[in-house]
Amino acid sequence: MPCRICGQSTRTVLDLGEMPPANGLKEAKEDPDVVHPLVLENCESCKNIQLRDCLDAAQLYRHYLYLTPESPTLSKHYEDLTAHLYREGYVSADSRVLEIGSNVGHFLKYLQPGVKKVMGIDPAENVCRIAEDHGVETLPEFFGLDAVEPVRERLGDPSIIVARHCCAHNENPHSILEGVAALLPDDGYFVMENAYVLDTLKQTDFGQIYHEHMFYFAIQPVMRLFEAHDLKLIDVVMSPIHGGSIVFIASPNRSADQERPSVAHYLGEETKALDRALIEGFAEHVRTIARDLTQQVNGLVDEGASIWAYGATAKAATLLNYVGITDQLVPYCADSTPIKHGKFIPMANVEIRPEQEAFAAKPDYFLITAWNYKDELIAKAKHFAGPECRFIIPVPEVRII
Ligand code: DWN
Repeated sequence: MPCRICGQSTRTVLDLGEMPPANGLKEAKEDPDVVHPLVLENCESCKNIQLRDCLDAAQLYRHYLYLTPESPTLSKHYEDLTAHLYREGYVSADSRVLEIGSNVGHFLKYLQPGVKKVMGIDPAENVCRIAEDHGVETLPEFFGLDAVEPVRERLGDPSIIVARHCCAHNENPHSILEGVAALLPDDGYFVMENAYVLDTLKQTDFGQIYHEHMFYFAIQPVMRLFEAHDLKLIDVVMSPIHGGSIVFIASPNRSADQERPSVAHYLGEETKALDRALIEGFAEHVRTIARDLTQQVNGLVDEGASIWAYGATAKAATLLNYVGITDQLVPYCADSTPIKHGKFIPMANVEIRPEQEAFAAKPDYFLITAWNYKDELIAKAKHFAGPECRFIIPVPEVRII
């Protein structure tokens, strides 16, 4: 498949086999599993990493089961990001803020008190209704050129457009960027946050690979993507959220004094680090984790231990299914999201239950399948289920706490 950023040829990095869509939770264990190839490929020309086979976005996102959780880790991230946006002058009391892929509106809720107006746009109709109930006006649509006028009618001209963890979720990110370029005034800003590929590779965070993540963004291909729409990358912020994320800030204003030193700094680091050895080492390490985790979990179950997964994440589907852990070894997964309860992680057939039920069951081990929230999940489980609880952490290497 040619690179969907620059059009050059790509090579396969890792083939995870046939996998179900990660958020395609099943109503019943007996429901058939629908699977599609999950193959990661790399363009050595622009350094883009992408999925070879992309699923239809409407199929993935029109009804969506991922609702942004309540989490101190996430709240801290919102505070840090908001503080940066104000400090650097990207947001002020006069700002009109559009968020693309705004989910239940948590981030906009943060910004709402300090700016003129906020508005979200998200393709999942069920999620938009929740956001509206929270007081965040949200248009139930995909963002692109077609959405420009409907947004303008409701919000006016946005001075800043935010897109957190959604631009890599689309086979053709150019379609989003076209809409951004059409809507943003010359003195406006575009803020795009994604899992950062260097962190994904260095942490062997292969749970990030699932059909929703069609790109694994690095600075170099993103600069090309922005340039194609006359946007200039002017700032880069790194964050530990979701196992290591990057925030790209771009502007149509191309004057040289806009660019912060962060761009050259992180671009320099990335250029040195993102090479074939890192990518091939990652693929090798994924196989090591799969082997170690299967051995560890099988060994514990053979000794009579009970294990629940914790966090019915999209990453859980990739981890469990690639490693080959099913309900035979791990029958249940604890999760705080009510609409996931009673459903089953596809293929692995692990049933999702409320957290309090897990704490009452007091399993011997929790397999932490939301390792991006590891510290707060461990603290919660110890508090409610008892200090003797033990935890299996799958990445960056398998270990027991
Ligand atoms: O990019 C994406 C990221 C940002 O969010 C999407 N494609 C889908 C989703 O991925 P994920 O499912 O891997 O996301 P999270 O945020 O790691 O999911 C956390 C899960 O853990 C949620 O289902 C809620 C649950 N949870 C919990 O049960 N107790 C979370 C916390 C903080 C808790 O205390």
